[in-house]
Amino acid sequence: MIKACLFDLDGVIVDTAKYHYIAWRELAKEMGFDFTENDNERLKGVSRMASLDILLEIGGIELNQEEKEKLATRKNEHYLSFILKMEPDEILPGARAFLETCRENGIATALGSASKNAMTILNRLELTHLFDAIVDGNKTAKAKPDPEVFLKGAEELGVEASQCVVFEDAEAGVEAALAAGMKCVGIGSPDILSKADIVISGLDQMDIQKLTNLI
Ligand code: B16
Ligand code: MG
Repeated sequence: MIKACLFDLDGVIVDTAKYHYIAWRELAKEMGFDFTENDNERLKGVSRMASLDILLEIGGIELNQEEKEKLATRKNEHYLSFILKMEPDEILPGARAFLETCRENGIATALGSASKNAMTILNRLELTHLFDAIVDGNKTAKAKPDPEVFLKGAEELGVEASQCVVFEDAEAGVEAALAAGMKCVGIGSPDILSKADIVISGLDQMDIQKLTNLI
């Protein structure tokens, strides 16, 4: 029996990657190098400071901790200027409907995201009330592929890992779900997410039957 669904945020509920990209690219430009959309793929599901390390590696730039923190803060301010303008119509197709379906079927829901801005985003999208537990980058010490974020989510819901299904768009997130002993539905490309139990293009392709068939 599946008792809980755990959702990643960026790439599953909403496409915030495009705003991360604009903000990181701006920083790269200021430092004198380009940051392509292809480079941005490497930042999906990765924490803010780890993302900055990847950006600096691409630019061949070395900075001390204090300088890095200043840059990360500046990037986040820029990113927030987009997030704070988001509207509920930016929710990815099927995401709200599937969260509601979980509710109607007595399946608990949790967010499991690396983002420290997750609460701000869920509030903007008017989705906060559809989650029974929210585990974000402020509550976790270990980044995906470590299973911490999903194990904490299951713990907050009081559900066994074996009765949880995770929805993830990043390879590291799929690995985190499997390491937690949970089933995983990949959202995106079957080539990249080949370790997931099934891969779909979006939550609009999900229903209770497919969920039940996972166990
Ligand atoms: P923040 P997810 C992740 O969200 C993003 O995919 C990743 O690109 C970002 O660096 C990370 O959140 C941290 O975000 O700067 O807002 O704390 O996919 O785990 O929901
Ligand atoms: Mg993601």
